[in-house]
Amino acid sequence: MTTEIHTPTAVESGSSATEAFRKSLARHGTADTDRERIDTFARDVLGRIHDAIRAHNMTYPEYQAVKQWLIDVGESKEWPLFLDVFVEHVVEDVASQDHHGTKGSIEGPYYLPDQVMLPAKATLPMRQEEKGTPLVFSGQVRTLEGTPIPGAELDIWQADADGYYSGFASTIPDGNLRGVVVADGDGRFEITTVQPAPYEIPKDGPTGKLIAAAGWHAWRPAHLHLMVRAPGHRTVTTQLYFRGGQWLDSDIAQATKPELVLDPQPDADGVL
Ligand code: MBD
Ligand code: FE
Repeated sequence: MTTEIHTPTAVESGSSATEAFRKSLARHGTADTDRERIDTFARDVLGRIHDAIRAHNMTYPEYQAVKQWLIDVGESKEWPLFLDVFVEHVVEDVASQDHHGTKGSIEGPYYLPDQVMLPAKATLPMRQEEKGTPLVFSGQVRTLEGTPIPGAELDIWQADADGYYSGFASTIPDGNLRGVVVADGDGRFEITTVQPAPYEIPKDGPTGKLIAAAGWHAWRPAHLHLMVRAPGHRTVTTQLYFRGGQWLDSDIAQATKPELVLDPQPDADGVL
């Protein structure tokens, strides 16, 4: 008997992420940026590329290698992955300058809308034998003044104990470890799930190849993604990390913040 072990590939997660991004554009639309702003920004970005080429004396073979790599990123549909890992944290930083309350973080490439709605005390959809340490995440959604927000929605998504996301790895059932939890009348919730593993950028795609070629590591620390919504309130998109977790201080996506690090405690049964 032979057992085939299928590891999710960059190509399957890349193309799913590009498809998810196209669908989200169709739902939310795109910025209608005026000509002056495009002129200013495009000129500035191109000027900085020119400066880098001069500063480091880029050669023709290097220029061709970059061109080939850019073509590969597009063909393997890794632009959402590459941009969210290396660029989104700055966009988030700028966008959140005048935000108060819970810190935000990047959305990343693996959000999927329209997941199953769950009551305030719920277990995320998972496989019968879902691997990983059980984790109970509870809390209360409140306004800046401390007033509870009844019925707030916590849209949660996470990697499994192998570091893969449902919807972006064909081995995992759709909707696994994803759900929209509706807080109770006091804004409270209690979500049972499993501890996610750290996430490693796929090695077989152009993003992973650049990372390896530069000698960087390809890891994000273990995290839960959260989008918290309530009518009349700004949506908070954030991530939660785990104290002592590997890669917390060297997240390749630079998306950690000290306020977002949880410190889960074992319960009476030894469950985190
Ligand atoms: C992830 O899981 C993630 O959260 C981000 C931001 C980028 C790549 C993978
Ligand atoms: Fe993630």
